[in-house]
Amino acid sequence: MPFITPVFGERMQLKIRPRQLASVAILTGLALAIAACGSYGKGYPNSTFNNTTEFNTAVKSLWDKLLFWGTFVFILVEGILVYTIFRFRRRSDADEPQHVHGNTALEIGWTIAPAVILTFIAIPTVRTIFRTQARAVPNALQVEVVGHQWWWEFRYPQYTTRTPTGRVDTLVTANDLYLPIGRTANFTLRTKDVLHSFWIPQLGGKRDLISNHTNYLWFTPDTSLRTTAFNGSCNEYCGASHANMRFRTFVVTPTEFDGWVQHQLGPAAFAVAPPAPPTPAPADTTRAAGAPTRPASTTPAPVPVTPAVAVAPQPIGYTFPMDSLPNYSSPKTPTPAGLSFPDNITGDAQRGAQQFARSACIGCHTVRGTIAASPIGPNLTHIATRSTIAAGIYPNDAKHLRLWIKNARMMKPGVAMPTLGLGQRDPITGATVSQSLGGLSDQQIADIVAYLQALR
Ligand code: HEC
Ligand SMILES: [Cu+2]
Repeated sequence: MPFITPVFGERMQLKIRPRQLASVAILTGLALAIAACGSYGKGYPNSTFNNTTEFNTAVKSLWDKLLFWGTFVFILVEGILVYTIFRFRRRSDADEPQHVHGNTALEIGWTIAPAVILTFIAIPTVRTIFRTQARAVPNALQVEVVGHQWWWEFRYPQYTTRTPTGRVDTLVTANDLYLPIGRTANFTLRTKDVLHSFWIPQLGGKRDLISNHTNYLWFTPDTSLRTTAFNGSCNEYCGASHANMRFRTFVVTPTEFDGWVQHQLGPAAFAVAPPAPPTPAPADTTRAAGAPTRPASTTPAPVPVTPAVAVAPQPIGYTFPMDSLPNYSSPKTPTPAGLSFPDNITGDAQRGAQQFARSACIGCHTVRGTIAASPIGPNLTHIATRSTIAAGIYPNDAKHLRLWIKNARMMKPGVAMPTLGLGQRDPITGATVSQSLGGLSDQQIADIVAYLQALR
């Protein structure tokens, strides 16, 4: 006798035999059991279900509540459904169900029950949302997150330094976020252009970066954590390279963090000496009061030549050791086919510094203490201490830096940084880069890269 006989129209009959049903049930059970294997977090490098921060603990507890109530409702509803199917199945052709209309008690019941369950879900949800989007305790570490198409700027307003020219500069970095273990971090989320979304699954988020509006987010890397790296990414579609807008978060000990901060605040390893301050003319003590002053010299003072000077290389305060980068965090993006760089060229950092200072680079980048002081692109003051380039998609090494400067737009679709290699085709403008467009020869690129790699 068929177990279940759903009838589709007059002619089509689907018969499921008990044995078939049993095997489907066993397979489904097996699949569920396998899927449930593995503990929360461990082995799932982008899982949010762990207790690495109070944010994720709150989210996990919320998830557990939802899962509990969802399972409860599922079992109840399916139980009643299956019971009804069996208990009231049609036994013969003459078996007509009794028709009823309206049942006040039932209707009140099935309105109130879901309302009660929704309350159990809504109250903790709303509480968690309000708690995690508030500003953190006042003495928290302040981090300003600025989203750009398509990279992340991280500013630490509590840490500042005075540049050789007397300007106060904030510690600013790109795509590498350092957080001390055990200290609450308060994120101020803003965007320079379109909407982005900030998410470090292992630690917290996600929360949107909204134009003309500041969002907040806070969490504390748990003291049970050891120095390690976590992945972060943009989670709100923001254009051509949305998928290439990633970052690394390094949770480090407070001592390591302080070492990192001190180092990042230090001067760039290679600096173009600032123009010497004008020496005041010695006071003319012999001049009688009221005597006419000498006319100012009409020949302009010669513009001081500012050679690149190597500032004594500072010991690296602290940088996350790249050989400890977990596999899930090391960039694996392949370089574009058709873009290559001859490997028999050696760069010269000194020449590179000069070349950098007279190339388009300074129109978009900052190297503290040099004439490069533009906030459009990532700050390059300590670029050599960063783990990756181009928002986490390539390792920060000579090979990738050379290809990047040669043709950034081939390396990452849509970027603002122009294609700069002589003879290269700019995929956005379609133009071939010429000398007059500021094109750089392979030698010049290799020199600039040697300079960038010296910017520790
Ligand atoms: C029109 C502005 C512009 C110019 C000119 C420019 N860049 Fe960039 N650069 C950018 C932007 C924007 C990015 C970030 C791209 C991204 O990751 O999406 C960038 C990224 C970089 C990076 C990777 C930094 C990181 O942390 O990921 C390096 C290195 C770099 N530029 C070097 C140079 C050099 C050297 C020059 C000159 C030869 C130059 N740039 C010229 C805008 C510019
Ligand atoms: Cu984005």
